Amino acid sequence: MLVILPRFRSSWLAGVVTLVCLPAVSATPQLSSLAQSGQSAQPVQGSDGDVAVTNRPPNILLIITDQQHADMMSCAGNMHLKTPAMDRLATEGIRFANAYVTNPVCVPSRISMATGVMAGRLGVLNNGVRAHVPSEVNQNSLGKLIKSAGYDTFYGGKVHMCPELNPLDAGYDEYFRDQREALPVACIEFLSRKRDRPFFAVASFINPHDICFAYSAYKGKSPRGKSSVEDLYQQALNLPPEQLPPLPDNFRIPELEPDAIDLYSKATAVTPAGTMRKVYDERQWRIYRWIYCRLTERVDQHIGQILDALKRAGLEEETLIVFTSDHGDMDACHRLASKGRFYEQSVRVPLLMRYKGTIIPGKVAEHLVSSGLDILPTLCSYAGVDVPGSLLGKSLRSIAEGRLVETWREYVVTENHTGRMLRSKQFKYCVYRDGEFRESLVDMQKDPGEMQNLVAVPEYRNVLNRHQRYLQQWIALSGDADAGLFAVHVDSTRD
Ligand SMILES: [Ca+2]
Repeated sequence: MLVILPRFRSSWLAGVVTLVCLPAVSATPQLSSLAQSGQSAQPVQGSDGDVAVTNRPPNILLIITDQQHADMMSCAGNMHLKTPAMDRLATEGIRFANAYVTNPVCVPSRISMATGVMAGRLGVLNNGVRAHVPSEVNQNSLGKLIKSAGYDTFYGGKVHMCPELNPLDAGYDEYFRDQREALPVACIEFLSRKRDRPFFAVASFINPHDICFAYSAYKGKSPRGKSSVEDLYQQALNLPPEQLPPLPDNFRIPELEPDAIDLYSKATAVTPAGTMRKVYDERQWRIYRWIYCRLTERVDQHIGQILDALKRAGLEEETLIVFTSDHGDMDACHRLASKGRFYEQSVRVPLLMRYKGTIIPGKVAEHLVSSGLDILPTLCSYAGVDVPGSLLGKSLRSIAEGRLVETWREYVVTENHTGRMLRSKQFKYCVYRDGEFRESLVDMQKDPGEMQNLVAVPEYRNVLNRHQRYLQQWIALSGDADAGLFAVHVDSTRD
């Protein structure tokens, strides 16, 4: 009996050259231990015609949408849209309900997902800034790490990071540019190929990002190539009110909202959130929400095409799928549109994982997750490749596979050029660089809509102090010297 011994936390290519002759009775315990470890045990034909076993890691399919907040899925309880493909992943896999981006705009969020590093430490706290990517980060980017484990690699769709992380320079064998209708076709063609090694495919869709052009449609200025949003806007104008989503429960602007929310709203932006706050009436906000739902349904259809093809190809059982988005959209909450805020709709994203037979189906995990920090170590764990010890992220694999996780992090941090957000299990604390009123503290269990700022409530003084102290810890841990310049002094005499 020819058995190829499993070598966990090493590359699959290294593992397959370790050939040992064992008695036939050894095959069963090998298979059993492989199954328990979560590795994909697959019989292969040995050179002597006998059956051998490898611990070939799973194929990995990473699907990313753009500007989709965590509640924009029917499986998350949203009654105003239908997302059967995303729901399918949630039913057949795990949904992380508290996944936060490292920064609620494209470039830094995507750089984090591609490197496992807070993009601010690479000099990127906003779009439009060039990253300084040191070689140790560049050499350990997601594509290069997975490639080093012996995978065939493909990147399709939106990139929007920095030149060093352009797919063909970042470990991907192939790069397909279209980020809309043609992307599922290219992705399906890649994953359906006959191959003798696992694949890693990234399908990075632009939508529902086109919601950014809803204001242009409202103003009668349809940007070229974005006519679908204009069409949706015209459809919505003709709908009876009962067919539009209602206003969100947290439509109102909080009384004690920090100054920075309006301070950083540019009137010249494609989505001028500050202007929309003033000029949009309730019907316009409901139309905005309706268009956002339809754009999300469109990208769900594209994802469904890929999932169907994976099933047709017989690859469902041996493919890990991770689905997320780069940030959310305010979706009319607090009379806001677009992203870049520390409100939930901007920072909390979908995060689904499916690996049939290994990941627990139908589970919802409440653990605090950082999509930008945690996805890279998670995928590397499945690929069997080590990650740099300096990374702050954690693999989600143990949680996804239902193993006992005794300790988890106490908080996650989201950053941008305006300030920092620190989310603990119960509270969210934000501090901003500018403005007279710079802080907020919200009890996320009692007030999930973030309507009441508790920062000045005496009963919460110790809670506030604890979160200010968490942020000081984070500044030291992550080397976030920038936040050290505006983070609030901690009262060391308090709890
Ligand atoms: Ca984006």
